[in-house]
Amino acid sequence: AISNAEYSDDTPTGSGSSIDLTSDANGNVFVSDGAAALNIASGINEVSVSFWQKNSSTPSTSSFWADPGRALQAHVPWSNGNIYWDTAGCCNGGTQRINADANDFGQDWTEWNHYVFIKSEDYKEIWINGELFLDGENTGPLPTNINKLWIGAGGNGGNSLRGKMDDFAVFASTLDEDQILSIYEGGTDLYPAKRDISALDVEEEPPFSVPLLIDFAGDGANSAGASPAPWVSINNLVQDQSFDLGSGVSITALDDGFNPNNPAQPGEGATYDGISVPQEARNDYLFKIADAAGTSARMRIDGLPAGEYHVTVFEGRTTDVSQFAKIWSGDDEPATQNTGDFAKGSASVRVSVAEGQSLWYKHLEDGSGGVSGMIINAAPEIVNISVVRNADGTVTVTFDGTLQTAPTVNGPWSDVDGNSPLTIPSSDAAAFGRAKK
Ligand SMILES: [Ca+2]
Ligand SMILES: [Ca+2]
Repeated sequence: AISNAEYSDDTPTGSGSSIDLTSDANGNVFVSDGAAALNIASGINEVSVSFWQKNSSTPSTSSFWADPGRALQAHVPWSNGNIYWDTAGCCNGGTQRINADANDFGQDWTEWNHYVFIKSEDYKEIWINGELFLDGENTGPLPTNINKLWIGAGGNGGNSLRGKMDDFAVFASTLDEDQILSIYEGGTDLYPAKRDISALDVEEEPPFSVPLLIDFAGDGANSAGASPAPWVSINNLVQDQSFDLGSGVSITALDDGFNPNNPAQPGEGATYDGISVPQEARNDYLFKIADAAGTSARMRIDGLPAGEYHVTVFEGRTTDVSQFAKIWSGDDEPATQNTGDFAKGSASVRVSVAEGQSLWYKHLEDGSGGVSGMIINAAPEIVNISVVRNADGTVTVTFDGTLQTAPTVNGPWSDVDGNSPLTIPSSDAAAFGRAKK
């Protein structure tokens, strides 16, 4: 099962897919039942683990981990630049672990590098890009009760590689230099024949659909609780850290972070832009952490498909005097606020988002209150209607869809039998008109 990771077409061989674990500290490929196959290697106390890896950064991570008891594990590297190769537990230098500083070996961590970790009875080796990096003696035999394997991560799927991995392979044998070079040079003879893995369903995220419903402040301290699905509740936003909204859309706070607060709650839901907003969303809000009046901080929403959106923001706090913001797409930041005051209520802004553009919200901090939530919905279709008075006293109405008229501005409305442009004689009774699609 694959968790918190995605496929990438960036591969060392230029074909197929790698697994990308860059964005999550808990990304991993977990092998449960199949992990017992590693006991074939344990039975002869001989194993070679081969894979390609490209680190985007090098915090303290593991590239693979078999349980129980850290049967097999490698840090590639740990945050100190050491590569560690652990077997049969940790961290005895005589029985379990070899390690060395790999910073100066010549590989660039951020490029694709090929690694092989070998234990051949008591002798261990680590190879990087077809060259022997380290060898040593560890006398602890491989455990023969292996039942779990995490690829790209440590025990329980944490401390995961921040980077990409490809062609992870385990051999119940000791690869020799020629075999290692063969893999490094792109040979596939040592791999088993390709199997059809289409049946191993990878759960794909559904495509983005409106409305996207965001509850600012979830179930953390100073929050009123998470809103029921399909609302996405955000406990807080850390500056420069993206938050996954699902379906490839994310939100990132820039300039400052946002923290939750929940005084003066309305204690009831409301309807904004035709959407029922639960009280869990209204009863709390996020405020700019440095909340001095006159300061501002942005939120950037990435990954929205191109389209016309109606972006609605709202604030539930019943004692906030005012709240303003700017909402725009791409580089079109307006000079001044364009929401109007949405304290104790809501405001909607129509935004056109082009392919690849970000949607922006800029919080204009006034020292009180904040923003309780955001609704990103499809913009209502623009229906045009115009009227021209002609020289002969008739009027010509040009409209989209169907023209309707009514004796009062509140109706009742009835369809007019005629197509646009429609010329109405001056003898007709005065009426209110509207176009409807
Ligand atoms: Ca909430
Ligand atoms: Ca305010």
